Amino acid sequence: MQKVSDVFKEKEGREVALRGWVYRHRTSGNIVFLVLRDESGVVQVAIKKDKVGEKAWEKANDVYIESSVKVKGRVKKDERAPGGAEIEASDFDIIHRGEPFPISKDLSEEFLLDVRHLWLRSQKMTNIMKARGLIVNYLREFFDKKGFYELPPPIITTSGCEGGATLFELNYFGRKAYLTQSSQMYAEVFIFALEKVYVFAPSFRAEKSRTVRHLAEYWHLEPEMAFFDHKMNMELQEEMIEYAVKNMVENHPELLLKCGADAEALKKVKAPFPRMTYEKAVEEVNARGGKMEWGEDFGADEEALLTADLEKPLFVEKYPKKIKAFYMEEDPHNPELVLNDDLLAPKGHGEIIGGSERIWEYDKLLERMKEHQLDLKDYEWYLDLRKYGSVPHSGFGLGIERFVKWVLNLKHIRDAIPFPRTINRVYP
Ligand code: NSS
Repeated sequence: MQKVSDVFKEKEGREVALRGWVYRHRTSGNIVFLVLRDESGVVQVAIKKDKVGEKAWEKANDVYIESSVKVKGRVKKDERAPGGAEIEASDFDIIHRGEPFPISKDLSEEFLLDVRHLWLRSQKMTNIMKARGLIVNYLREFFDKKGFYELPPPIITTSGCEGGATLFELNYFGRKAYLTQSSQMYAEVFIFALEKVYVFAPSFRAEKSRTVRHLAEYWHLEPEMAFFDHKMNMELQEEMIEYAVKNMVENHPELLLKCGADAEALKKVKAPFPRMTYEKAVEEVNARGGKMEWGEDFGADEEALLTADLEKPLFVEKYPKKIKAFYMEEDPHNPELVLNDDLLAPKGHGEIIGGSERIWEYDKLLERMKEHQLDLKDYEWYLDLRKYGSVPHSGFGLGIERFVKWVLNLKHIRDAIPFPRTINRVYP
């Protein structure tokens, strides 16, 4: 049994056997032209009555889009056929005819989301999912080469990490618990044994906003490193992004093209990335026609102003302490700032990474948690980490779907994940 992609490597006249799904279908006189799809691509099959016999021809005539079928035939070079070759069938059979497929041309985005479980068979979604898988593999490969260990975090937790507003609460045998917002605090646990670790798991955010870059459930890659400071943290981030993008551009140019990515632009994504302080970024936003004050966070419009004409992602660093999470280390040169960075993707794709140096001393962390009015009993275990052999450390979180959206140049983050969960969608 061959794959569709083998057809284009086969010599003229070779016999092949394929199985897959009907992608397109039309009859012209005594020939059925059927485009067959499998995991590896699509190929045209010509099924002639006098070649396959009456019975098989009837079957070929009688299929639906997405019926599953088996074909045997010879490879024929044909410049007019997509890919430069087609199959001249010698035998044809149906595996499962099924029912008429509900997806045809020109259907609304909402309908396609309702039948997401079927739409994932489309060439568009197939290509994106292949690319997503490859990107994740390259990210893992990067950390593997650097000597990181991957560890699984709990998904059900009792303490939030990024503020109460976006926590999903659940009833845990009569107790209040949450779906994890970030695995960072658990990643911090592991560094005291394994030093360089990463967690790759879903994070949940009860985001009330409907935007093209917010999901309620997204995949989060969260590395955490003992003895890394703010600067080393950012260097690791840019090296990681460069590694994944470079491997996609060099090893999968055709797939990138099919997904609609701008491979030429991606070739320029090389470390080091530009760095800008928060303060300077606020000035830039205002100079470019935006309007914001020191102490406000950047929204999509402000991020777009900052990155509209960039070729590489931009680090914005050292934000005001008062708008950032409780665990971030203070800037030694300015107690109003923290040693953090957000990495903004070019052309308005927005923030793909949030990272920081962590407060590693007990007293400082306790004080900051009190300032944030956190319920300390939920965080005792986290404070414990600062009681026994604490060390300076840093880490960051990359939102996989945000990264995929940028690399593949997708319009909406929902296409970067098979089953998007958003404010108004939790089915299928
Ligand atoms: O809230 S973050 O900015 N930071 C954290 O959660 C840290 N605890 C990570 C860490 O240091 N280990 O989120 C990190 C990234 C952010 O830059 C986005 O790329 C992504 O997570 N993110 C999201 N992606 C999709 N949808 C939503 N709602 C979302 N929120 C964050």
